[in-house]
Amino acid sequence: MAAPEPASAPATGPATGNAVDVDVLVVGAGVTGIYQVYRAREAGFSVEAIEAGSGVGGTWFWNRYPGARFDSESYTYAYLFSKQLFDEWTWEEHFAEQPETERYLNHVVDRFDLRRHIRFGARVVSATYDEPAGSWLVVLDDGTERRARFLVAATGVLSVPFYPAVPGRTDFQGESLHTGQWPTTPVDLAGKRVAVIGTGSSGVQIIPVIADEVASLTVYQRTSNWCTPLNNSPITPEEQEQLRADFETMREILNTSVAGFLHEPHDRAAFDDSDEERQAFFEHMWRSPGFSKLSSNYTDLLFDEAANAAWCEFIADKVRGLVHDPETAAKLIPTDHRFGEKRPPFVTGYYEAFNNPKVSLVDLKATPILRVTETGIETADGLVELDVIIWATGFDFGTGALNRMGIRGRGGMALTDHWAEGPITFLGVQTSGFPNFFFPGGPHAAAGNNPRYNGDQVDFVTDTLVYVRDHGFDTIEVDPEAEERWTAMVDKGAETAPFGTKSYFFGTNIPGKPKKYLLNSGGRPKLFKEIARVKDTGYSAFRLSSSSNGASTVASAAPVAAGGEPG
Ligand code: N01
Repeated sequence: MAAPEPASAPATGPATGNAVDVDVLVVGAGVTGIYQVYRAREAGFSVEAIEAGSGVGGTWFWNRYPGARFDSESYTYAYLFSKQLFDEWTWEEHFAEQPETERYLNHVVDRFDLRRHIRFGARVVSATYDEPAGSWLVVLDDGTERRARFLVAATGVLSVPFYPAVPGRTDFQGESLHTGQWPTTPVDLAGKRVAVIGTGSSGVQIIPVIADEVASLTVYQRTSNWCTPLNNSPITPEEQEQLRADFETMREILNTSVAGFLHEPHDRAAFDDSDEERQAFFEHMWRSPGFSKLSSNYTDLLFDEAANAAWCEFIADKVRGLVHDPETAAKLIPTDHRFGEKRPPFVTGYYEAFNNPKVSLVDLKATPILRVTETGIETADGLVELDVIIWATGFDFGTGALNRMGIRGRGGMALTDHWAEGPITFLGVQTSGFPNFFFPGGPHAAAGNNPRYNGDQVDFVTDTLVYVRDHGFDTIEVDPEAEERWTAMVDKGAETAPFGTKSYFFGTNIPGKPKKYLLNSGGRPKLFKEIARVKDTGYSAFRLSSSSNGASTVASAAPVAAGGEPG
């Protein structure tokens, strides 16, 4: 592998005597991919990223629909590897809107001279492990090939938009848009008859933002969600100064806390408080920013039915107060799941939007969509004529992109076959039979503030590549036993995970998808513990080998660790 190179060295090139174009090929230039390119290059590898979009950002490139914004605090979502970067960038709002995030990611890429490592507008159509060569042969959609020692898929968990199989969907002659694949060219919704299908985090963000400009907005809701206010605000100069002054402390908290947020956990259970105190605390929660409603709420909120029901009743009361029409309000209050069973959306003006006479709500449980026609959407109540249909119908979460990349490992094994019953991984970064292949930020990454967890994994992948190189190996593959134990830990923890099996975290939204937990139910503490164990035991959970002299030498094939079960 290449000796460490200065940051200004050429972007790519033969890495060793072995014929590879690049040491590390990263797929995706989103938040995770950008960081992986940075870390791999700083560690002295030649690196190239392949990005399907025409710009950087991944999720934050494709989800450019009106109203798309963070619901993690901007400065906690941002990169933390450089204090200079943090000092230079001034976030405008506590929860930045998509254009600001896209500008930030472009700034990072240019600030660290990463753009020359990224090839835009290219999609991976296949990636095959070449066993004799010990490298990956990657084919792009323009027919070109790249050969890499290591393949790192930073393809994200929310990158394959899902369109439900509604009859006639493609017959519609107006404009069809998906929130997760929003055009880069301007979309003019002014004066148009618009439908939004889906009321997850994306739907509830776009609805209030476009309600005023359209001629009519018909919202098709199958399941209502427990939405609470985002409570966004501009960052004042004083706050900005304080954030910079507190950077090191903040970085320490974000790099170590369970959920990767700054929100302080509460120290009381719901019924430790009197009814009056509880109402006052819920009011305080309602006015608190973003995810604090989960991470700073009563300690038993997600585990005690009565505590959860009390919070839900509080929200339901708020909805009844905010929405003028009682029938519409009733439809907007969930009856089939508790708070936190699905990933809760955070909103600005969502409930109030239904007081706008131009906005109407269709309850799809009462009147399902029969078909999409050339001119609109037909339910049992008749046809609504439309100019634009916005599909806010979600994503093939976790495995969607990886299963579409034509990945083949040892013996030509397809990843889709290896994962036919759902993903099996070690640490959510590797799977057996696919040497030198990593997928930080993919399935079995933990839940919380995404860049923090994905960053943990990128750091581990980079440390691993350095270990392999510095110990004279060129191939690394997780031991199947380690992978089995990790996956068993994930599946067992999923039985008591706050997220219910109806949530897309189990793949339930995709017809035919195996119902398997797609996050790391052990969370960050398990990940940290197991990474430490891997390092302490000289990577005993992996098989390391060297093929540089033609012969492959297995250096380590020990089971996961002396300590037994991961975590
Ligand atoms: O997708 P979703 P999303 N007919 O899967 C409905 C992140 N995110 O894009 O609940 C009618 O949550 C479906 O209905 P139901 C965040 O992690 C973050 O909104 O299945 N409706 C649901 O209402 C989030 O969790 C931000 O009954 C159909 C909706 O489509 C994730 O992305 C902003 C249907 C899909 O909701 C995904 O959110 C936005 C059908 N056949 C997104 N099929 C931030 O704020 C599906 N639906 C950072």
